Amino acid sequence: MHEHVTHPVPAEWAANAKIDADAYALKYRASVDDPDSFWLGEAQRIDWMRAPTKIKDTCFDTDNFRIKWFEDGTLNLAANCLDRHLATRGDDVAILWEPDHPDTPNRQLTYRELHEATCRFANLLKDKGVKRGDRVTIYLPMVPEAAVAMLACARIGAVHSIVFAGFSPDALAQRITDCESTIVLTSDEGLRGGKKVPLKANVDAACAKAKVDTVIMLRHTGADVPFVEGRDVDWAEAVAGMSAHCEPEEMNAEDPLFILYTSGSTGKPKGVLHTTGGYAVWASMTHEYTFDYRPGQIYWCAADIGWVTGHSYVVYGPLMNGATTLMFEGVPNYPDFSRFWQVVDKYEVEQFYAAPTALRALMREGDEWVKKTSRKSLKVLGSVGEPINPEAWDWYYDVVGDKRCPIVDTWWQTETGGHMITPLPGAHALKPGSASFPMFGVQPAVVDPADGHVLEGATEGALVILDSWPGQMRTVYGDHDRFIQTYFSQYPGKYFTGDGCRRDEDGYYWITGRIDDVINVSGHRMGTAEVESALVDHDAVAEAAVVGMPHDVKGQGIYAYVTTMEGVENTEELRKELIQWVRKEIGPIATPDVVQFAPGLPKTRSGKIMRRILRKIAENDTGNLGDTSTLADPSVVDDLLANSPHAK
Ligand code: 6R9
Repeated sequence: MHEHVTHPVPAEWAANAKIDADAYALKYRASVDDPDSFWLGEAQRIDWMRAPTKIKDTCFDTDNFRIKWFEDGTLNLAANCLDRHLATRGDDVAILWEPDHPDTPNRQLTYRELHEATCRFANLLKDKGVKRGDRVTIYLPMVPEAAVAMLACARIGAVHSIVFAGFSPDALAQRITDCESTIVLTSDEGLRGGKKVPLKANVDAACAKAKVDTVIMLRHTGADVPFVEGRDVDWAEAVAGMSAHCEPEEMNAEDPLFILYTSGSTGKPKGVLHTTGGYAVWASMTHEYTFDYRPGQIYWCAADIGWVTGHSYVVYGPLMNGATTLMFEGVPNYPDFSRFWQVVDKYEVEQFYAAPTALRALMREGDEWVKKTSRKSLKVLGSVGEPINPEAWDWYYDVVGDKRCPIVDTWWQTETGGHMITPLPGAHALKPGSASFPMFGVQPAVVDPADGHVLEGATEGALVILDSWPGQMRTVYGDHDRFIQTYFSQYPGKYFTGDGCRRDEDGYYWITGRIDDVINVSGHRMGTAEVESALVDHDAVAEAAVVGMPHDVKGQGIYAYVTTMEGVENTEELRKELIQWVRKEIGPIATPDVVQFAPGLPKTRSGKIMRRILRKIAENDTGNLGDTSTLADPSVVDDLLANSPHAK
């Protein structure tokens, strides 16, 4: 039903947008027909220290594999976010900071102030021995200093690795160790929805497991926290003694900019590595076109800097484009369900960008929370992180946007650096739930999941990308083979996204969700293998299998099947303990929604767990379990069915 609704481009959008339908068609053709000329043109948005003459040198074939963009160009990304704006908009606000509680004073930093803070902090990093190429772990809440820390790394050529400040000490230690970083930036505590998060204590616990020489700690809530002499540094005190002058390091376009860990279908999280030049062009270009961004507009991306969306669309994209970017410390439902829309009104936000899970949670609370605010400043609404269901899309469009604001449903990944498939507000008629059309330079294709042949026309299958784009990740940190293996071996010569997708008769793309063992909980990626490994770390657990289950608010929830050790009693108490255990091992976002005790898991005779069956039971779609005759012991399925929470 919903799929037949199409919202045409409003006339004033078509007339005034940076990119209208014709411009999109022309630019898209140019971007795939002659990428070198197209990207040479787009590269002009960057202040290069040495302009690139080699534009694109890429090949996805494994025997000749390479991804290089703008390879002889040099630049500094912090200078592109800061220095270049000083003459023209030094006194414009770069970062608007809205605290967790509306009564706490807010903050704002002009481009000049942000430049100064970045230079001072960059000098502090150097003073602590950080050099070009060194990895710096950032474990900070949503405060302006987080952006300062990122920019300071970029300024001196250090590689930042941000770890979401909701992750556990173990998860933090694992990421510190993997990228061999010896310095961690944190704060005493974080604050979200009135609740304190013990960040410094988590860092202290992580330091017991990882080799860390220096911890620079920002005093944020003012909590009394232990201070380790010789290792810990007080941020404000140390920075006060630093010079406000720091020359930006001249970086090659292909020098690393950051590492960001993300979950895959197997093993431990991967350190996705992005480089400087291509990422800069990609983040800047997509931010400008997708949001139809013009300097002077107040722009708000509600994502945390711990996710890639925070990297590209809270910090780098907007700052390169001279935007006023709003950074929000809090959550959508605190102090009440009006919070987002009150912040929109307070600052007259024009572009608002959030995840469907937040929208679904707010939608449940009724329209009054929205309607009592004005929201007349809004021009574009964005969605990111997971498929947006048509009900949530309609609510966003009708209630939040008062039917005035186009919705850009942006499909992309940590690996892609920025938007890959999205409608542009002045170019594309909108279909609720469809990510619509490819960004310039992006060549999506749908392949048959079984044999990898490219499917034409209206069809459904696995989503691949045929050629490189500038914002593409370059490697998995420390494991290039894993990079090739994960993304380029399934369908040789093509980048495999891990997502399923449908293309309709009008050429619109509809992302249907992950087709690998990754689940998407509230827009956060989680490898089922990670949750399983946390569970089997518990003494009582012999074996675990984790799958996604449909969840009204989170999109997907976590459903864990657990086989306990011989002699362990499967009590309600143990069930609760296991839930808390995973929460502690990985972090609150990994909290299982269901733990079902299972005396046995459905395995083939070769010992492979048949997840298809576990998924069906979790989805309560048990009428069609498929062929179970190949199972080593088909009777385990009866037990699983009888003891599923759906059966009760
Ligand atoms: C940016 C980000 C990537 C995975 C991706 C897909 C899902 C993201 C989506 C979407 C449907 C959208 N995803 N945006 N699915 N429509 N607009 O979220 O990166 O955390 O790496 O997650 O999220 O499944 O493969 P990341």
